[in-house]
Amino acid sequence: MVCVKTIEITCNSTECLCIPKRGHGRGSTCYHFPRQSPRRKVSKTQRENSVRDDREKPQTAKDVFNTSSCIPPPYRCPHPRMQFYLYTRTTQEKGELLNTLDNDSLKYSKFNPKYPTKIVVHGFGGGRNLSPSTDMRNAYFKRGNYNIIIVDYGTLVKEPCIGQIEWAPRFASLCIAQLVEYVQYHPTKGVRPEKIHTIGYSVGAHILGLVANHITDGKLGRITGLDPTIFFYMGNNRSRDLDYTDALFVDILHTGAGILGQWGPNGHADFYVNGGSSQPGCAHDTIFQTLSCDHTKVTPYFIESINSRAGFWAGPCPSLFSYLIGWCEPKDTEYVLMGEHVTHNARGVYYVTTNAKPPYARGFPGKSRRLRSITSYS
Ligand SMILES: [Ca+2]
Repeated sequence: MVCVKTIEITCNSTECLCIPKRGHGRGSTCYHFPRQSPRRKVSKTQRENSVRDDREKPQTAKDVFNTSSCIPPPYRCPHPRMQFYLYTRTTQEKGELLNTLDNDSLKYSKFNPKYPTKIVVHGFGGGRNLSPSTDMRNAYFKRGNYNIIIVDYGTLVKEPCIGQIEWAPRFASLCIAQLVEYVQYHPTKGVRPEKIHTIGYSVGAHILGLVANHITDGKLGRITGLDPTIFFYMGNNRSRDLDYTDALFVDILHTGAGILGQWGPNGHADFYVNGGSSQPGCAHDTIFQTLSCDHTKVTPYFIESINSRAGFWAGPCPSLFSYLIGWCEPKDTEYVLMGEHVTHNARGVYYVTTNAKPPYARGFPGKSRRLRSITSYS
């Protein structure tokens, strides 16, 4: 059994995390994380309230700040509550837990380096046994053989923890980078990062953008960002956000852009579904439900794209305004498929219209696109 040591060092002013390099001889790469915000003085009443509300879902920003959802120490990878589960066609029902410190873990798993490898990172409140992780796996295994690794931090972070909102995704990205290197340098089942397709939903998309900062040898093959969340929008600072430099091909689907999702464009190809900010069938009683629906609708679209016969054909258009008033009439050859089967040559901004209910894909617009553009949602 070959083991890799992890070292944790606590400095005076910062938390340092050091991970030994693999495949580059000896040495470690260390990262610095600011300490958490200093503890505030808490009055007796606040303390009592805190105990009483401990198990309740935070209701205000102030409560979220004090949430128990924050990542607990030790701050080192692998973190005991950030787990990597491997699913293959023969282990669809029960994933295999991977231990990135033990090469035997991958060696004796069902992982097959000949099959495409997908790493899936969900958003806050997700988990390996919850939709969309389960639906996505079902769709892939209906299609063929894959190694699907679900990054499960569902027991770690239930909702955004404001105190660590900038720090926590960086920490998560470091552990995922360790997973990528574990697979990359595995002695018998190694797979290069260029061969790996990573898929991140909401904050998961943001986390995958940060993984790129830690990969020292090679580059991720593809990152698919499913409505990257707006909380981490870092403007022009590429190293702190998902952008087209983070993988050989970065495709991003936008469904709740401008509200819960980033507006973009950030990738090689950005797809704005039904205009990108509001989705048909998402009118709910409360504004939050509606916005949340727009944001989460992106995963059913992507999952359907895995096996869709009709396909989500998207056309290029220079602006949303032009798209909305029907001024964009791309040539047939300019259309590309959105989702799983997108061509890696796709570049720029694309728009696609869907149905309000499954099947969402409307197929190739072709010569009938004028007719389709005036047809109401079916
Ligand atoms: Ca980046």
